[in-house]
Amino acid sequence: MGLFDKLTSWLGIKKKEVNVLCIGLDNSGKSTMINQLKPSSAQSQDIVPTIGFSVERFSTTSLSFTVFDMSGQGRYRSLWEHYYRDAQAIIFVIDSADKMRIVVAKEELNALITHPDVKSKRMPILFFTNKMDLPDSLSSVKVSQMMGLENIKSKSWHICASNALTGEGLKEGVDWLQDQIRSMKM
Ligand SMILES: Nc1nc2c(ncn2[C@@H]2O[C@H](COP(=O)(O)OP(=O)(O)OP(=O)(O)O)[C@@H](O)[C@H]2O)c(=O)[nH]1
Ligand SMILES: [Mg+2]
Repeated sequence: MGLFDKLTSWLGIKKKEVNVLCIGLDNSGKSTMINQLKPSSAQSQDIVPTIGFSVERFSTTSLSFTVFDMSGQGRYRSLWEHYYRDAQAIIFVIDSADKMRIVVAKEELNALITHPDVKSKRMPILFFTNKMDLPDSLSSVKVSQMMGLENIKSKSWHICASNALTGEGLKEGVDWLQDQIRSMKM
């Protein structure tokens, strides 16, 4: 527990609870990333492909996150939309070395932002271009262009390059998400 966490717990200040939906194609690194965000005592050693979804928790200085870590496999993607209504934010993970499937990730993103439960709702979207350590990975600028992110006018969004194995890039993204959520009335 950090000093701030200790202080808030001594003072009995409860952190704001938020629900976040973590989506993206299978093998993009969602579960590895969420595992990395958890306190080291709660981390698993072995990450296996997610079946359906799993519910995970981690906290930052002022927020307590409940993350729905969805499976990205084709047969489970139809589950995502059932969680849009209760989510206050989205984490969308892209494998920046999987060039062939960026077009598939783009289709899934379009389905997300045009969905009736998402379209008119204030819902920040944090994109991670993950696996930045792989030599043939694309830069986040290139991924952003290929995904057409500049066309997203209805949502605030942010993109960060990450390495979920080491945790590099995760703090920048989560700090942005925390600022967005703190500015929302909930
Ligand atoms: N090199 C590298 N490998 C990564 C990184 N992040 C995840 N991986 C690996 O990618 C594979 C898939 O990771 P998962 O976290 O299971 O991916 P997922 O998005 O949760 O996949 P589903 O649950 O099937 O949707 C694993 O072998 C991870 O070790 C990264 O940043 N760099
Ligand atoms: Mg997973």
